[in-house]
Amino acid sequence: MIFIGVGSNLGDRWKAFSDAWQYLLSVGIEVIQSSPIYETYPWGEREQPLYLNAVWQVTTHLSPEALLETLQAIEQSLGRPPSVRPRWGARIIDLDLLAYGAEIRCTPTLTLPHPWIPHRPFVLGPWNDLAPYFYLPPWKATVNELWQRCHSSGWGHRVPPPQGIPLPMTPSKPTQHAGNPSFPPASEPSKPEIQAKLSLCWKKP
Ligand code: A4P
Ligand code: MG
Repeated sequence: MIFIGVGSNLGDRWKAFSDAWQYLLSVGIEVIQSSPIYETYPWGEREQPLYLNAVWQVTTHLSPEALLETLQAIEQSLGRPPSVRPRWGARIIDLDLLAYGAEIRCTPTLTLPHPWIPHRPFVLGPWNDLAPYFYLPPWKATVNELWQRCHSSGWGHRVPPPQGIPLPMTPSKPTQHAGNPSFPPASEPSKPEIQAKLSLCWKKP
């Protein structure tokens, strides 16, 4: 199961979501389902407009690296400059690769699962609606467990999409057992060198 975090807080945020979805479709990446969409308070850099956030589950034959490149190409095509400053600042569209099945990466260009997941209610809240049982090896926890630990009141609220804007489907209930095929994990990284990598790449909750 592959999950993408979607965010927008500049310009027509709904249109940015819709355009990103159409773009994904046009390159053969199918959004199987979307979480409900939330309006959220800015995290990190506080002096910026409110965000729309959602998590999309997608299918693709692309590798994680090729998928990230595609996401970055979409960001640029929708008008986001390649390098946004300040860090965590406002953006037309942000497409983060949250998790790609049980794949683990720790390279200069790609960290998988995304390193900031445990700290971000705007990711965990929507993701918990979609796939609470999905397991994240670096933190030895499911999305739901991380969500319980990070939950802070007043981070955001659900917003209904305006009529006439095409967006991917939101299921009314989370998919039961929408976890990794190997949950509980059969292949937990155990070698010392992998454990050392884990502590370098991922932020502790
Ligand atoms: N990178 C490594 N791993 C990944 C991954 N799994 N997914 C590298 C995506 N990118 C990954 O990312 C910076 C670099 O991280 C890339 O070159 C990529 O190779 P970026 O998306 O190009 O830049 P960025 O989005 O500006 O990164 P930054 O500054 O870390 O921002 P974030 O982490 O994306 O957070 N508050 C709310 N409420 N809602 C939001 O959506 N978003 C942000 C931005 C801040 N505050 C927010 C929200
Ligand atoms: Mg990003």
